[in-house]
Amino acid sequence: MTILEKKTIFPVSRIHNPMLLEAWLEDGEIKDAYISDTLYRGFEQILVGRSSMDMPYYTQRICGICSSAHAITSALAVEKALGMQVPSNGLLIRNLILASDFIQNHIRHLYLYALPDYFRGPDLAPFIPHSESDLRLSNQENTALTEHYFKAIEVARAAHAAFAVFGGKAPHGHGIVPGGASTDVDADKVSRYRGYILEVLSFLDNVLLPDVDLIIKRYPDYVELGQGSGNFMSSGGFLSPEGTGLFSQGVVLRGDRENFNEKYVTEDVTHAWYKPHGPLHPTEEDTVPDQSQSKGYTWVKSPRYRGQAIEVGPLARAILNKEKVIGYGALARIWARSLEIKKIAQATQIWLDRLEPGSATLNRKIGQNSGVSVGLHEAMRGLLGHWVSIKEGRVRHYQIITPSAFNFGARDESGTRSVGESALLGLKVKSEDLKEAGRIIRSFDPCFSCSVHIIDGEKIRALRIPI
Ligand code: NFE
Repeated sequence: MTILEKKTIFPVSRIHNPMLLEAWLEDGEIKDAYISDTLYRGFEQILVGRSSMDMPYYTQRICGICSSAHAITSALAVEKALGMQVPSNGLLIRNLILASDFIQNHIRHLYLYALPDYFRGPDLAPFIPHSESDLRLSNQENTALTEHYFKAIEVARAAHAAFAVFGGKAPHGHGIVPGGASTDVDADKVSRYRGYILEVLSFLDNVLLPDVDLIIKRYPDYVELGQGSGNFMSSGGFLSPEGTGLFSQGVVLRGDRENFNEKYVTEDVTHAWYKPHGPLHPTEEDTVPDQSQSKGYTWVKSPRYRGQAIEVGPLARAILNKEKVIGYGALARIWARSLEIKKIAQATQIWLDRLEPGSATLNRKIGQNSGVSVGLHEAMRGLLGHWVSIKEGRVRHYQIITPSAFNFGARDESGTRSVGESALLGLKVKSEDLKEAGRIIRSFDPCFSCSVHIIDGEKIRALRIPI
């Protein structure tokens, strides 16, 4: 019998919140992998009983890097449940807030999280200690990327400033509410927002996109290393007032494209730290934390679409939008994410032109005060769903499935691995710190604060957190 060598990395750094990687190797090749979120936190239970109109404000607090994605998704869920109509201005402002949040997220992910896997910074914090293995850039290229790393922080800040133009502040803005946007439109806001995005566009053309091309040139093997399940999904998003989306909606399952239907979304918790249950639609779930359950190894549940593990995120969006992709591995994801920044930044210019100063941005009229619904919108990392049941204006039940849960959930009832776990299989590892695996994991831009959002008031104090 082959004896596999176990290597554990904790925490996997340069992602959002604590991730543990347990890799099982044979002759330097990953044969199996478990990815665990060790942080227990959450939101769904604390939403119960609260005013449905407050959902964008509460749910944004799930995360600081994708806050407006939760805001817009929860607003959509509540609007659908209560029969609310959003005026055109409100819709456009929400797109602008979310767009600027996508831009800051993608720029930060690339420079602060992903690129340090490929270039060697100076002998200073935050670049030390260095991971010395498999560095392929010249000294001159390393110096240029170090300069761009710091420049990227300024440009991402400009994107956050654009967010604050219509959102009041960033993150956790005040602009997105059920019924539209809470602020009005005037020429000053339009021109300030435009100015920030023009700064972003110049950075993209002159710095970011050439940097990504350089990395791909030096590391061509990573264009295909780290492929996921081969299944892709997008809920669509950034709707125009006419109802067309900048992102298309759809699913690619085993090579065939089909329409997306949220009825096929399920979660099971056979291998997560909850009272076990098989696949259930989010409206049927009643999640009970249980860290004593013997098969559990993570707090992230196992979302599936038609029972399949499915990749979500910028690469999936590019595929479903029928845009060019350069492959299906780690750097193909990073390439797709980089081009997406430009696509979104350019779209903001059209949305700004369409705003009508003086016209309504908000319509709080409701058709009914009870209802059951789902809000779906693409977040930075992929498909985000908020399932809500409202009774007399108050939340009765709330379930959230995030993109990082789709990409990095526990293996499911039938033992099928998540996209993120299966992307590591067969990977040859030479470095002590499993840098090769880190490159692949980070290409998904995982966020583990979004992935676990359950809270259980009293019991949380008694829970034993491992590690
Ligand atoms: Ni905390 Fe989020 C995004 C959501 S998680 S970052 O994008 O939802 O995957």
